[in-house]
Amino acid sequence: MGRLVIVSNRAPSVDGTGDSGGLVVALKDALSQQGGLWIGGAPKQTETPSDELVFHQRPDFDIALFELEPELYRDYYLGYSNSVLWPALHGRVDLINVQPHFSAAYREVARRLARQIAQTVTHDDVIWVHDYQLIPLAHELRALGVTSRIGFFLHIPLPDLQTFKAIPDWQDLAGCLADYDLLGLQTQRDLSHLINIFRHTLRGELRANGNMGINGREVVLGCFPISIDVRGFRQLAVEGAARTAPPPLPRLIGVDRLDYSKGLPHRLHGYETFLSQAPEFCNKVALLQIAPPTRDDVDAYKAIRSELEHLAGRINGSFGTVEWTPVQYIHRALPRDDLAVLYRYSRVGLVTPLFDGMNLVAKEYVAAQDESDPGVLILSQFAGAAEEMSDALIVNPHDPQDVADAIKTALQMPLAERRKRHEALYSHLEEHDVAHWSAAFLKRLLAVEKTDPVWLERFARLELVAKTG
Ligand code: ADQ
Repeated sequence: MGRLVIVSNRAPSVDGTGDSGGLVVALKDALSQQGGLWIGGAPKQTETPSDELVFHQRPDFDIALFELEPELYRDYYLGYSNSVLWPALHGRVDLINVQPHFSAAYREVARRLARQIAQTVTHDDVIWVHDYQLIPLAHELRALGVTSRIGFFLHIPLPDLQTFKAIPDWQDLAGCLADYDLLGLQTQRDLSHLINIFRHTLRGELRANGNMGINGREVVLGCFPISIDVRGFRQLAVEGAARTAPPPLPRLIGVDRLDYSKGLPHRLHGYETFLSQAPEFCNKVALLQIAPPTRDDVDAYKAIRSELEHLAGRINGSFGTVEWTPVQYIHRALPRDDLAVLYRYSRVGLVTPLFDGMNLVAKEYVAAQDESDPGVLILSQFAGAAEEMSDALIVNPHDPQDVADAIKTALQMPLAERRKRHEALYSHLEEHDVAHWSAAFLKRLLAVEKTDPVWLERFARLELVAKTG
């Protein structure tokens, strides 16, 4: 067998620092066993980009970096990826910002990256592409005659057909998805949307094995809910708690990138409703919201920051006292071991996105709990994680009353019920950790038959017809 080649928008660091993030931990073993290569789709920006991948060797696997002009990177990443695809795939079609050069940049990046990847991969290599920034990559690789198996995993949600159609070139995008051998999604919800999109756009036919027949070939479809290094994260929390004192008041915690999909204002509305209806809890609990900045250059992200700051200020102004601050808001990232202890010492974990592929914070919160006295997870029905984590308190984040009721229920929940719910959540997670996720995806990808050269020829003809009209 050849190498495992991972392609994602960002590559891990060349020196191994910061490897603690989920994806690197998940794939490290598979990469080092098979002499792997991780290609970072768009990290370095320079006016004179190299037209070849720039290779670096690590003891565990190799890294290859791809370079782009700053302007092209901006239109591809902040533009098409995060001002068109991210809002559309999260159902926020009102936030889509369509500019003709965004789409051209997105396709150009995939074309260039494919050319550079084609120079290094062989027929026996297995290519695993990650996420919405790189959807057209298989299409471009096939056009160059690459016959390796190519799989794709979408980390974010896939919306229903009507919402998908808000993307101006949605048909092209659906066609690009169908060029993969294996398409992995987070949830059954997303999988059913994909099937419907393929049926409608490409006359795809669902087969008895759950895969789809499209243009005379079979595209393998699967649902692979991503997870975390459950035992490792639990260990971080246990060790951290041994050297840290618990907080003075029972705490509710929220940890999210400051993104409009995460439902932060809705969460604060729910908390405000709770405080106004349960004055007996004033002075007795506090909400810690950690929300580091992200994609600050996109306008929609500036708006969410000021909305959140306004709401936190309003709640503190209305309910706070000299001794008590109801909302503590931290606008920066924290080290993972600090985060693990903060989760462990929080009575309630608030995870209330409006739409989320999975949401790893929900899993981290559960993994970090003390099983003899665990906290309670409040989880949005719109987080992918809700499909697996039905022992959390499931809420509708759009309804502040529902969130307020869940906060009260969580704070008053007897120990026996907390333990029962936590045990069910933790034992599922322990079995379905991130190693399980990557192994399941790779097993399915390796079982796919390699691309048939006859099909590639047909693909080249279709391309020619499309180009010449
Ligand atoms: P994200 O949208 O980034 O990921 P999420 O799954 O919640 O969302 O992961 C966030 C990660 O960042 C967590 O590991 C969390 O601990 C960390 N993080 C958040 N705030 C932090 C802070 N202040 N300091 C330090 N770390 C912080 C996308 C999709 C998700 C999907 C993941 C993985 O949007 O739906 O679950 O990919 O597939």
